[in-house]
Amino acid sequence: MVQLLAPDGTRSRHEEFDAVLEAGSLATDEALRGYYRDMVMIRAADLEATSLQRQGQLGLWASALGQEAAQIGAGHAARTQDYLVPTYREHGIAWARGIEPWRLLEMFRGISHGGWDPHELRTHPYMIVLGAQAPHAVGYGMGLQRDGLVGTGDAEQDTAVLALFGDGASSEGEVSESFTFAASFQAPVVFYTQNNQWAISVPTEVQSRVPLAQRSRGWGIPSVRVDGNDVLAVMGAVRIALDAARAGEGPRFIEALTYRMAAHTTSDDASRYRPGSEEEAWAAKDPILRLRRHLEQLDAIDEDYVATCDEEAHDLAMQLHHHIHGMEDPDPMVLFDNVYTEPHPVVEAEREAYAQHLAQFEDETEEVGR
Ligand SMILES: Cc1ncc(C[n+]2csc(CCOP(=O)(O)OP(=O)(O)O)c2C)c(N)n1
Ligand SMILES: [Mg+2]
Repeated sequence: MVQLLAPDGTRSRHEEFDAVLEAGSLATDEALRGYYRDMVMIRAADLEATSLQRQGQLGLWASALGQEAAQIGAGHAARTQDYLVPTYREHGIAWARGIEPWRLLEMFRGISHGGWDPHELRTHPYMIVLGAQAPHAVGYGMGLQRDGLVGTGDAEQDTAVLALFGDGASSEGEVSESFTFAASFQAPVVFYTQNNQWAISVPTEVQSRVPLAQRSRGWGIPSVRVDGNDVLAVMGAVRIALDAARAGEGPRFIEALTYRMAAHTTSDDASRYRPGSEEEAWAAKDPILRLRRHLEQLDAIDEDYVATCDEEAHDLAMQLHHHIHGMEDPDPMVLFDNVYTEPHPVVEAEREAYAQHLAQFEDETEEVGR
């Protein structure tokens, strides 16, 4: 397992990883402070989202607590033109791609189907179907090959795809099938698993007899396992793999070892199936604390910076709170918009049937049908 930052913040060197971090100015003091701020911001947004769910403002929330480095590192390692295909727990990826947190909350409130323009932000909508990210990513990657956007040597143009999925999802047939297609066609895809140790109540040991990273090797897909709570190891691995994919060298697989600090979702009680001692052991490996310790060792952070990040994070949480509490329910008929690019007879028939259904209640209270 590649690790550049130990839990106590101590930095070790790795020739290949350090070369790519230096080439991209990804590990300067300023960049590190930026990742620290990003992680503090998304943790605050995440905690606020959990509170909003408890207040009845969201239907559900899937927390990414503990996975901040695995997501901020991967999100910033991608280049602007790369296409990212996330799951439902990718709030740090969304942040790094410039997606405002309230857009995520809208989905978990059930009032938006997607929330952002995937083309503009080069990030696919969240997908809850486990493993579905992999075939979408490979198909997109094969399209890029056919559009002549891979291996041209033009750094501004060559494009790769980052497919994100969890340890549990890696057991889905779709992931194996995607490995086959990606390897056969040498598609420009990086498969990226955040092994957060759990698939709801099923531990990773049950998913695989070998480290997950080894699985792709039978397909001839090179792989690496990194410490997913180490933002620099994640960033180095993802940048190296995406560069190779973009250059036309085919797919790669990365396993980032991390931990889901919260329950699976707000509907889950993790104390039913995992011991508190495990949670404590992982708390000592916290990705944010680790980066802060490293910055302190570099003498690259002071109390003012930490306090400013905390204040900004608090402000973000308050903005989310007010935004969600003040949100109007949308017109129910928008459900039928944007299903297809062009009108579709089945959707139109359903739109009409639903309009008639709602019309039955028009004489009742104004609230009915909302
Ligand atoms: C195809 C499919 N089967 C089952 C589910 C129900 N489900 C949602 S999340 C989940 C566990 C996923 O675990 P993992 O892939 O490790 O991701 P994590 O939630 O830990 O981030 C399950 C079984 C689903 N969404 N899709
Ligand atoms: Mg998992």
